[in-house]
Amino acid sequence: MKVVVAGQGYVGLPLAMRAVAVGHDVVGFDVDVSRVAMINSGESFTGDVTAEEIRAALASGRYRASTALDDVANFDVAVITVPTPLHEGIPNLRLIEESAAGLANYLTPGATVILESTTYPGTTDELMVPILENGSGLKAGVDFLVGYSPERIDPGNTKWNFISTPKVVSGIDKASLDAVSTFYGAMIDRVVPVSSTQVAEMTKLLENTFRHVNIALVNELAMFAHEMGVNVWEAIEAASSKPFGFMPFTPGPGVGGHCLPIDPSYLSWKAERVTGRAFRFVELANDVNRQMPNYVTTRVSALLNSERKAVNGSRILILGVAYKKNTADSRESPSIEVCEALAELGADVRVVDDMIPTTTVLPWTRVSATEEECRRADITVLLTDHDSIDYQMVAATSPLVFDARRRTAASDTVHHL
Ligand code: SAJ
Repeated sequence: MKVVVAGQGYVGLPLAMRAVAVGHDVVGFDVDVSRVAMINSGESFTGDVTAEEIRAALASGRYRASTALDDVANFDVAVITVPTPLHEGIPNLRLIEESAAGLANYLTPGATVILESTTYPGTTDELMVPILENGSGLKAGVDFLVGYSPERIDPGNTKWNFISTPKVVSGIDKASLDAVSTFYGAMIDRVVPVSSTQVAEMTKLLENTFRHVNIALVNELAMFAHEMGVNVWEAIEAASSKPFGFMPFTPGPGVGGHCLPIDPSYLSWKAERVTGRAFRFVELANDVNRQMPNYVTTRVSALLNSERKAVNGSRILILGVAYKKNTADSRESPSIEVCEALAELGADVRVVDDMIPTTTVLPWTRVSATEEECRRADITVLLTDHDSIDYQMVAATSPLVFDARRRTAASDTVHHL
């Protein structure tokens, strides 16, 4: 089959590669000219897809990335995997609308269109279907099929990948559900059919809101536990020994990435529009998680103060700029907020993150995690705990450490969030 994947990002590229691997002819459509050029040159921007995979797909003659909409013509299946950001706290579905409108011009009878982007319940049926019908003159469910299947790509996860992670699938009707199930069933170990696109849309938001709320819980607990003089990390570890009824989350400098800080607000926005009532868990979780970068900055300031040092003029070594460990993605990273706050206070901020491409411009001096850099820092601050760092060396050579991820052993000079 001819498959089009609209959006070749962290979600669309792995999907495109798998579709090629199972024998489809794939066009990876994206509006980002530089990203398309990078992919077609055989280079990868994400650790979840290797350059070798891209080169094999290109060499097969059954994959190319393209910015030319004409290249999507005659698709059998089109999957929309574009970002769904917030604009001033409001869901912004512009990219879904534009993708659907573009695909509608090339929609033919018997084709299937699937939305993967995370969005609020009702988007597929109430927003995307009318755009597809108006742009094609065809009737959904009669002339073409439509479904929703949320992405579950977890960047940096070496255990669960595109093939092994079960995939929730849905359709606007039985024929659509069957087509979507068959499409993913040929690529993924297990599909999980649900009765409607709204249920599938809600499932995704539940998954990410669950994480967001529970991360906020341990973040707030960490702040209280510090003042109570109780080791929250040890309590989380001990609670994890419970074989049922508990799932461990760890405190950190905040919640970054393009999903968790955003997706729950899609749910709360829709719930409030429908019911008129605030979705309090989401609002509270947003408040708690958003304050973590400031909390980290306050803790760092207090530690320097305990050494009779001001932030102003201190040399601060930051370990980890990416939004989470073992990823190269610095989008919405809380580490960036911490660096900005410390620099604002006059610190000499020096950052270590070998995962972030050197082409990514950061406003601070980029260095490596050497003994020299640790020794000369007034404080070393661990924000994103890439496995590539030698944390024993960091703890042994830094005069002072603030560790927001507990990768070092606590001591007189090493302090945990
Ligand atoms: N975090 C904590 N404590 C925790 C867990 C996470 O502080 O216990 C922080 C991380 O450091 C990070 C943020 O939360 O800053 C989010 O990390 P995450 O692993 O919870 O989730 P994401 O944002 O990486 O979610 C990814 C997303 N996929 C892509 O960006 C392509 C999302 O769309 C997926 O739904 C999600 O993985 C998934 O399904 O696991």
